[in-house]
Amino acid sequence: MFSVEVLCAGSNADLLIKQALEFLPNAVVIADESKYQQVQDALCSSDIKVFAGEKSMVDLMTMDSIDMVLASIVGFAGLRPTLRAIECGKPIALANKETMVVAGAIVTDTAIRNHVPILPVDSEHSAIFQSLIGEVSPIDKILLTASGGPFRGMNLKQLATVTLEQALMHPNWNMGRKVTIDSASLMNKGLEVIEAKWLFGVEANDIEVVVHPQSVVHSMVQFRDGSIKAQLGVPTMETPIQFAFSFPERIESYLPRLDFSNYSTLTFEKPDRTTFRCLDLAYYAIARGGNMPCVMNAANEVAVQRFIDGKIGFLEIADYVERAMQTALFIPNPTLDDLFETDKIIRCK
Ligand code: MN3
Repeated sequence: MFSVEVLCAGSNADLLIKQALEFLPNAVVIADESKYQQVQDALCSSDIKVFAGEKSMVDLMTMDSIDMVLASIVGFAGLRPTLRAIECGKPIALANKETMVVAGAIVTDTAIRNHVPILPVDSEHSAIFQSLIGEVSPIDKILLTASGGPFRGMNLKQLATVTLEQALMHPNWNMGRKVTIDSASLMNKGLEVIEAKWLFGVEANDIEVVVHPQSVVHSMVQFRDGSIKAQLGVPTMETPIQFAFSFPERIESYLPRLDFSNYSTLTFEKPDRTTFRCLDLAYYAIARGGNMPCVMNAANEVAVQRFIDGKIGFLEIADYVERAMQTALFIPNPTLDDLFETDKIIRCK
């Protein structure tokens, strides 16, 4: 039903080679140019073309044989290739939320100009998208669910000593390291509020975060008559990825079905915004607008990496991001170049 035309990877050559041999794409790209030879050697007996570097990734978006691009590069690095794909008229299945956070205005504008649909892959946004299908009236609000992550219920004293290993133990979702740590700090939910604002054209104040530890209700929409629609399912990324590919159709999946007898209680609570400060930083960033979400995102990417490297503690992630937001040069109407410059400056600090 689907075939892979191009596979891209950052620096994980082994996984790229394994997937290339399994799915036999026309071409592969490894962003890390030092890994080019390794990939080339491993695939030399196949017809698969091998490219290296970010520029090749951007260039290949023009290929006529590509019908859709799954944008799943982590972080700011995803912005340029995603924008290029949109300019080439390729529908986007968007997993890279940072692209929307940093440059939501530019990305949505470019998509509208090129008549390119952006289909959400982030599970919450897929749920919101599914809840909105067939609706024609303005909505009341979005109820964006959050699992609360591994540190839900902890106080500041407990959080002061948590380790990287603990932060990486997400209770429900199996995801990459960056997003798992963002989930633990609630920054992930902050990024998702901004992502939802741009994807669905709603104000951030009309997006309410609801902590739902079981991750069964993947998000909801409340309409002006008070009705609420939700999308539910087992917590797996495979469902939203498949729906972005198959939309507007639904195709058979062999994934496990949600069995309500395994979930005798579904609970909902308010997020602890005083302890997990990243959520409010994100609301502030989007209210301020301009390059502020870009500043926040870059500082968060740096802070998460420093936490992974053992250089700062978990609570210092929010401190680091807040300081960057207080001291950065504010640009009210940034161009794309301004955003690249902002990102670079924050990372060099
Ligand atoms: Mn999500």
